[in-house]
Amino acid sequence: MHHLWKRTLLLTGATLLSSGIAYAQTPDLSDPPEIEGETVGDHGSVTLRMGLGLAESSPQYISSQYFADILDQRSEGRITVNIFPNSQLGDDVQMMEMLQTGTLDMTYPSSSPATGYVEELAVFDLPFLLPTREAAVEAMRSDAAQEMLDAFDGTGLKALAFSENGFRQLSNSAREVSSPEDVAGLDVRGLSIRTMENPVHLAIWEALGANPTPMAFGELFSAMEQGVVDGQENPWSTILTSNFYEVQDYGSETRHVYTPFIKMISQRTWDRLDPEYQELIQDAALQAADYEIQLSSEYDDWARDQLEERGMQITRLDDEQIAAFQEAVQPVYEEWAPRIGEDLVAEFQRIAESSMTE
Ligand code: KDG
Repeated sequence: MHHLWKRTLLLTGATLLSSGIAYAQTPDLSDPPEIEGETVGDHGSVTLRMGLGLAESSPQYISSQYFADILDQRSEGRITVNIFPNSQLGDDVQMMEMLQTGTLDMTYPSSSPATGYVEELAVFDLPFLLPTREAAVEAMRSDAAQEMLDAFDGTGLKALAFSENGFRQLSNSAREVSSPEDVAGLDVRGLSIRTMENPVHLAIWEALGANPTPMAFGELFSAMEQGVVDGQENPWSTILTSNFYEVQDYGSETRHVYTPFIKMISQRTWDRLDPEYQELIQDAALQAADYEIQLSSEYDDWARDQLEERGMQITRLDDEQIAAFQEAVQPVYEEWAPRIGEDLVAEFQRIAESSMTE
């Protein structure tokens, strides 16, 4: 039943071995939960094409295979999901546009580039707002977050579920970073940092004294390789599975933003599906999201340790050092909280605080 994702892990291992390096290949990943639930009736055969930005070894891909397995099993082979990873069909923005025109069925962007459709999603981009995974999950499962998913109505995109991309960390090829001054560079130039296509992220890196450049994820590796940018920020799992460590010597454990993913289907595709298939897809999206959050949490420290083993210098920051970053990005709140909505920001702050006192 779980043959698909197991095959991915084996392939990942084979790739590493063929490059002559024998690392522990995967963390002790949780198996996906048993597939439960009734099978659905016969409403014809459906093939869904799903485009992903990340690599085959990422939690994003592995949980997508679980999603495909659920649909396969509960439709008795009638619903097939074909997954295209590694930005091969386009970046987040392009793939969302493809969903709108109906040339692609499903994609799985970060919430950050989706703020072009639903502005309130930018609350997730505020720096250091959600300090723990517990707080992030509570925020993603809140009524306010459900309203954000519903607000895609009329855009041509049907948003099914929030899932986890994760806590973002800084990497770069120029120098060790443990303070905002290291980002800004006092007697040297500020780091040039690739950001997602999102104005709050630009504001964060401007406040820290960097030179931020928005860029599609698929172009990032070669931009770093060629020195077009010094660095980027993404969860450790992505820095590992997209091989960024090959062109980035330094990592800093900043955890400056928690980014969700949003599982989306083209409204055109959705409208053609039988309601029973729709219900199954909605259900499978939520189950795959829960599994991905689990996988992603297992990747966090494991991927960081793997990066260290592969020669990346990783700087862990203490509370005081993190506080210096928090202080430097305060102007981002002053500019963006009124635009996003003070009540929404306060609601997320309340969730964050309650997760700290539990
Ligand atoms: O499929 C998702 C990726 O394309 C992207 O969202 C990953 O966090 C990401 C980034 O930095 O672009």
